[in-house]
Amino acid sequence: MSQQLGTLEELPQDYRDDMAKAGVAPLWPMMRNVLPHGAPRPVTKPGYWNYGALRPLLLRAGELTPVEKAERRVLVLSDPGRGVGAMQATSSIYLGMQLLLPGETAPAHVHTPSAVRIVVEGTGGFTVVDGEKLPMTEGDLVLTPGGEWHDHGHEGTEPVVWLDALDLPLFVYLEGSYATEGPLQAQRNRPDASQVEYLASGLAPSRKLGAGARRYPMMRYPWDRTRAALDQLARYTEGGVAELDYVNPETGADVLPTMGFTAKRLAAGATHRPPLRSSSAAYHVIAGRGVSVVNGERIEWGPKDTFTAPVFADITHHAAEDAYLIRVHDRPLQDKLGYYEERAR
Ligand code: 1HN
Repeated sequence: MSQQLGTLEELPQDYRDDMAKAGVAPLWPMMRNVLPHGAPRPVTKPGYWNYGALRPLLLRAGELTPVEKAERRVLVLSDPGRGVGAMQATSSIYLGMQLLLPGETAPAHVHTPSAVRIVVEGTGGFTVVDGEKLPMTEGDLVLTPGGEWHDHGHEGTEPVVWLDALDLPLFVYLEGSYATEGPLQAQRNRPDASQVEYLASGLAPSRKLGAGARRYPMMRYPWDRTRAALDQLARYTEGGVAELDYVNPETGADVLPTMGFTAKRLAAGATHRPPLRSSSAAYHVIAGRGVSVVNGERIEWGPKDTFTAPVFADITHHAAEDAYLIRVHDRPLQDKLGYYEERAR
């Protein structure tokens, strides 16, 4: 066992006053706060957001606040461990539900954090990233990497809602978060790369010698293909759990520098106990119902709901129906920092 460390109270008041005056503080009373033994002590608590409860609030925002007054009309999903108003859902992941009404435009900007959209409802919405028009249909995963211009539009007749996931908390922590505004982008007159260059997994466009691929070659992952891939994988996978990583089709690497995404299928009746992971996670339910127990908290989820798990969470998923979830995690960042870890249970 380690030694009990000294406390602030044990030190004479005059010494404490002199330290404060000199702008210093003793490390040892604070040591275990910043360096706990054995595993981190997360501030983040498991969160759960029922879409049925969020939807009317979001539509009300549509009546109360025109998009011109909002830039992005979003309700932020705040980590219960940090309280309402917290601009993060886990240590590194920001989540928000965004509403765009028919005919509206969310202006073009570019910023340092990266974003991903998971489309929750509605048709006719689109995002333009670097001149490429990305249609948004339910379940699609659409990338807006840091440093890429993006704006949103809506050609349909019903409200469009999507879940934004950003690595914003990191950029805020680094004091590196900022945006630049610009005019709406001209759109290239062709379908997005998922429909043109990367129609089939395992095939990529041939290029002249020396002509490299774009850093983000494919920015839309259509849900119908993802679902078909999961269904086929599930047919040949035991235990009722199939999971696919979203990858860069040129390199096989994570799609963004800090955030990773998986699509997960749980067959009706299946129970899944993933290892304890050093990454935090957010789960968005595309279809199906089930229950997840996260650090002892029971979360009953259904279509379009969202829930979160802190780092090293003890998680058990159980599907009541065939269920499809998208998991957002921060393993790519932790890999780069050299400390991503999984612990068997
Ligand atoms: C942002 O740029 C979007 O482009 C959504 O739709 C949410 C939250 C914080 C900072 C930038 C968007 C955002 C955001």
